[in-house]
Amino acid sequence: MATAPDQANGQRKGINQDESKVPEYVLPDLMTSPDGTKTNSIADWKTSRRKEVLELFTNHVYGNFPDKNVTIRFSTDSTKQWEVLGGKAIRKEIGIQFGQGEEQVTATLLLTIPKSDKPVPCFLGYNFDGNHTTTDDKRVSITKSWVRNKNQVKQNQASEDDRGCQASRWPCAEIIKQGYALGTMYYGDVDPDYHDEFQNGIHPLFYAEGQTKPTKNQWGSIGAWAYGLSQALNYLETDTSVNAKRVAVIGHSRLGKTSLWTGATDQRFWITISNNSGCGGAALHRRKFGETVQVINRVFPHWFCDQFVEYNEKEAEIPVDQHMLMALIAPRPVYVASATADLWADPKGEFLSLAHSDPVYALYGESAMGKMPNADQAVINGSRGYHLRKGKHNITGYDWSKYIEFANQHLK
Ligand code: GTR
Repeated sequence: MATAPDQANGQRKGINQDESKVPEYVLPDLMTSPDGTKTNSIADWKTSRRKEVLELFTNHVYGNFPDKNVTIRFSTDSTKQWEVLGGKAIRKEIGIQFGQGEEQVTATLLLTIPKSDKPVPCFLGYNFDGNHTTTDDKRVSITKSWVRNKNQVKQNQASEDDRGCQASRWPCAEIIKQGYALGTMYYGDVDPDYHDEFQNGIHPLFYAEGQTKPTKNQWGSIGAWAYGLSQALNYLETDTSVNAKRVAVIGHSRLGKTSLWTGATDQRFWITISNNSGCGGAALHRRKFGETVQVINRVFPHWFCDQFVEYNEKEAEIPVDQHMLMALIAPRPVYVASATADLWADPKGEFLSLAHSDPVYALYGESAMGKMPNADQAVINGSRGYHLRKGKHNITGYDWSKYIEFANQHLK
């Protein structure tokens, strides 16, 4: 088993968490192309400016998805399907196989679906420690992929001992009761979360002849994880019990950065939810509040494309900022959530990204986000939602209750 440094936590001392020290900054203009062309209509946005913005994020932040086609197979085995929640729901495990033969990687999608006479909407998101940690259900299989050493995990191997340890983050019974399916996958099945020069996970499957690592503008781990979620959605399109046009992609923290990039790049996703995603997610880089580009690139050199390293301590030179990522999701719904004690993720910067996406949402007739709400008050403003939960960096029942409320409004 490969060993890896402890990259669970990037928090560092000497980082600005004082609002009065936020520098003056000018955000790149969402509505103006480099040649000065203005975006005045939905058509301008869709046919031209959106493409430019997407390309900038691709080339400078998250990296390109490789062109190479790799075989993807779904395996559904009837023995991996059983009833749960007193017969109210079906749970199943689906293997998503990337590549074939000796070179293949398999991720397991754990899907719990309320029994219903029509296809149901679904929340889909990665978990941090393995599917078996999201539930006490003994039938859920234990990942064989690399997992981070912590609590019960030794030698980077998951075991029975950590079953259910993350269950509070996955209120499955409540989600099912509200009529939604819940799909979750271990992100490390797709790409283990440590820097090994991209030798493990799905990256090598996509290398061109002779290539040994992604080029400067090709995907890092966030790109690979996003690709994995799109494959899970491809599976959901084949599953008649789920309404694949109503799949909300959700993620916490680094997986919130991932859900935003997924929602931006794959327009099939219905709703995009970012929970405490911070730097490289919902927070504006130019505020340099909490985690900065340099810190994130130093601690997690594998998350973004190599080009992004050029912007260490040069936030003003990034051709985009994260309000433009929110705009890429328009007009589809997007929800951002912060937590009061999660200053590392810059709650105000997370809200401001959403607010500065106003001009694109306005093209679609939506009103401005207005002022940041107080703690424990959610704003749902048409297609955009935000709340600032009291408490620490985490995803809780409170957060989920707001996501369900937001989804319910958009189901109507
Ligand atoms: C932190 C990292 C954050 C966030 C977080 C997490 O250490 O600095 O960007 O991603 O980890 O994913 O829990």
